[in-house]
Amino acid sequence: MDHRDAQVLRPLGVEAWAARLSVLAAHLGPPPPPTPVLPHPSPTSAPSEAALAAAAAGIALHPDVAAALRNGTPVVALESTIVAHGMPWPANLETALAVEGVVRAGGCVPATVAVLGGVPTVGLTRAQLEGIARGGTRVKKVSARDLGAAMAAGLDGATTVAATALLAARAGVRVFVTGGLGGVHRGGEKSMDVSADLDVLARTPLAVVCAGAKSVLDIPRTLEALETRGVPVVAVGQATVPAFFSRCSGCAAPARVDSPAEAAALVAAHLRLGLGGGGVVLAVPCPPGHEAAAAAAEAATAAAVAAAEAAGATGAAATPFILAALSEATCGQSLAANIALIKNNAAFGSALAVALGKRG
Ligand code: PSU
Ligand code: MN
Repeated sequence: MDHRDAQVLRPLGVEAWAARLSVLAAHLGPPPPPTPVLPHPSPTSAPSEAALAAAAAGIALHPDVAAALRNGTPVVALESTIVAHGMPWPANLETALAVEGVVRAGGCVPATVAVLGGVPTVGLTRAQLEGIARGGTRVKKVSARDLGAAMAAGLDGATTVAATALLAARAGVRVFVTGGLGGVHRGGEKSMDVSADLDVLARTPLAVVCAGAKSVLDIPRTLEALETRGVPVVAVGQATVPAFFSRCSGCAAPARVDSPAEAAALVAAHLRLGLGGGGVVLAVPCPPGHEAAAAAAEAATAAAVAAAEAAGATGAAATPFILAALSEATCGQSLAANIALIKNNAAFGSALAVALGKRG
């Protein structure tokens, strides 16, 4: 929240510092007891219905996010696992701030989601975001199953796509931007390592804008699992599903849109039906200049997956291990591609949120 930091910190005062200290304290010693942080009441008007529902669920909203939800300004949610576990310091903070900047430039309010001192928080201050980025892998990776435990223990947590989607939807946010979706891991047919991202999207009404499932996954099986769960995967501007670092997975996309307005029409129709309450995946291909050469990327990915197995990095540890190994093997090229694609996704996601807002 760069240029508006002064504005953001002034009304927060004590709470902002308390949140900052709680991040530090969690890294230095036993976690503090959970402190309920309710949305900051607006001096001018009553909180929106969404803000009341979020407060009832124990979710804190950044004042800018609460105001946007009240005024109908589009809000775009962002995840924090990619910040703490998906990228190294300081590229993680720089990228997170840049992505928030892209969302603002697109006419929306960014809402990065995390758990802070046990409080699920939608919209972070600059200081809170920096706390998560500096904490890195010391900040617990929090997926859907971990939310209650992190709240009860008063922990700081970096939310995955699954946990972010749940909290964002609870707060009334309809668009969420990330880099890559979790999915069926390679060998998942035996290990049953299937990201909770898929099941959560099947029951959470929002649009997730990403560059497809991570290429480190088993993409055909991930697409099958999404189909089973009734989650549409919509390719943006092409007929095939993109595969994170590469623009084409070789798998045909079940649906295609060519503009944010078309995407908004599809998302609005899907959400309006409300059948089972599920979400939509919008898959935007990586910008052309940043695409990894397919063969080289595949060789590096296979090696990174094998290294994770050899190191015993399974379960929640698998994804961060593989991404770090891949970045090392490609001399940082995969990291550069990751940064480029998430900014690109943020631009599309903001245009989608604006178009959805116009439809009401
Ligand atoms: N893609 C990235 N970096 C990441 C992730 C995805 O480029 O850090 C994270 C997302 O938060 C995603 C999570 O939700 O990995 C999936 O982890 P798992 O397979 O343990 O559910
Ligand atoms: Mn997993």
